[in-house]
Amino acid sequence: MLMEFKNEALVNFSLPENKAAMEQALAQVATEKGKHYPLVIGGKKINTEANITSLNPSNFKEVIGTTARANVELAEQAVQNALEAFADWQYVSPKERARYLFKTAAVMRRKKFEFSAWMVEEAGKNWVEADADTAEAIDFLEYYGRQMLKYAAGMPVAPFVGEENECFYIPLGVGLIVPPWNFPLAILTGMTAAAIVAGNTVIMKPASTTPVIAAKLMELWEEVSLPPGVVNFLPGSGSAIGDYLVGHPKIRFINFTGSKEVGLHINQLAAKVAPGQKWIKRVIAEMGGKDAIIVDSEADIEDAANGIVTSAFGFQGQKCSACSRAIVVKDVYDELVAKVVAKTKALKLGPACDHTVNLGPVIDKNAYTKILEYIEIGKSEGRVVAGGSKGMETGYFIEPTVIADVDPKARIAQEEIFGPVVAIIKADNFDQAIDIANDTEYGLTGAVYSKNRVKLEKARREFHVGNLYLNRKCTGALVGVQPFGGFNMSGTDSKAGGADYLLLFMQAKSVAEK
Ligand code: TAP
Repeated sequence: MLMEFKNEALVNFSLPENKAAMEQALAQVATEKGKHYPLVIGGKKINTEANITSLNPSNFKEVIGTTARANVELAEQAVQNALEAFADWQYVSPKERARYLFKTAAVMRRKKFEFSAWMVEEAGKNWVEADADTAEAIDFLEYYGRQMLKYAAGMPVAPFVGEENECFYIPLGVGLIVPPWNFPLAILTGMTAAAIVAGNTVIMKPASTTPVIAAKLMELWEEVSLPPGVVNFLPGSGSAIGDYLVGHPKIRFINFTGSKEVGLHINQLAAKVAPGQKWIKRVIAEMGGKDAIIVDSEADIEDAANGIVTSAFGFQGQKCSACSRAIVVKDVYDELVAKVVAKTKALKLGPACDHTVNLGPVIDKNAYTKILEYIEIGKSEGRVVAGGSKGMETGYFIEPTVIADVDPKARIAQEEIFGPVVAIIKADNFDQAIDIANDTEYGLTGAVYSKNRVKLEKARREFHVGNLYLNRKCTGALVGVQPFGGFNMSGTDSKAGGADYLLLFMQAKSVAEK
């Protein structure tokens, strides 16, 4: 019998021993900075002439590490190696495959502080956010391992008289894993683990801004002796090798998480059938959001203000689930705005390695420029009541920014900014607030603060998002408890961390014997 799944506990950094462990991990990581990581194809390490350089966003100078950079020829080599590995891996028992995930989780748990320290340095996550990322990666490994054991038993079917009937799950083939940079460990680990435990082999193409953390995950797959070619590590720019791999006739599925624009591009390209291709490619695409928190006239305003600030500014607002619109019923509007402003102004901005900071830097120069442009647009679309400019110029720092009196149709209320900016919108009543919340092309997360049961029920029915939070902040998803995925242009609603996620990487074969 399977033991119950338990989520990884988060580290309490107020305990001196944990603080010391994290500082030690940061010191350890400092000794490894600047190291080079090769491609890994079919178990072989390959260096290239061109490299990817990863810089620390807290000071934009320090080199975190470099990785080799794949081109189309190496991408082809990776596909061939993944195909070869699939010939055996598909027949490795699900129990054995799950065991690799459990082993990986155990080693990651042992090196937990180290993984978090890499994220502090490479992604600019503060300690708490980095720890949550590592914990989620461990959860994914253990949860998908356990789920696979359940599926391995087959699907119960009522037998037809005089026949034996079975339905069982088999893998798809070779897949491409394309993650974003913002959960560089958790999302990449989860997307890869689900695919391989289901019996597929993959090409893991990391985001070009966080390739070192991905290289650390690759080292872990090697450390647990995952057979060569099951995971092939292929850093390279999405535009240079992405289209080639997505369009490749031997690629059976693409597991993508990232922006709406790239997600749509991949969906369109994958729909074309290349010469020699024998299947319709399966695309799993989780994309952006424009998430709203609704504050009703009957809400606990203190609670709602805390929820908005935590959700909008956690990891500098660089989460698909971050609150980027607060829609507030007019009766409580002024009170709510005042509280959000006071709490925002109390936040501390600084280098991510400093454990006292709430907000670190944004990821890179492109993000920095784009977010500051949106703040400028916001100045003409509303009233800046907190923040509104860049922070210290020693890194990519931007002040947490609150813009009030924003029209629901304004650009900053419709477009994903992916930075520390929240637009506050006034609604006449709760019904109108729901209409405004639903009126974007996205549908990822949403939250409602209200003590009125009838309004909460209306939100359950009519607030059209993949993940709805009632009287709690709209961010985060607990593996095994809150399956995560969006509606509309937020994605294909894959519900990562949910009971059905593994089915996306398998096909069901029904057998009847008389
Ligand atoms: P993107 O710019 O879309 O990049 C995502 C990945 O796609 C990267 O690995 C990128 O590689 C790759 N890519 C780019 N062009 C490609 C192509 N033509 N073919 C194949 N791959 C290609 O997103 P991002 O900036 O990393 O992440 C932020 C976005 O992700 C936000 O919109 C956020 O909302 C979304 N997100 C969504 C979720 C969920 S669960 N819905 C979770 C996290 C993040 P390069 O880095 O080499 O360009």
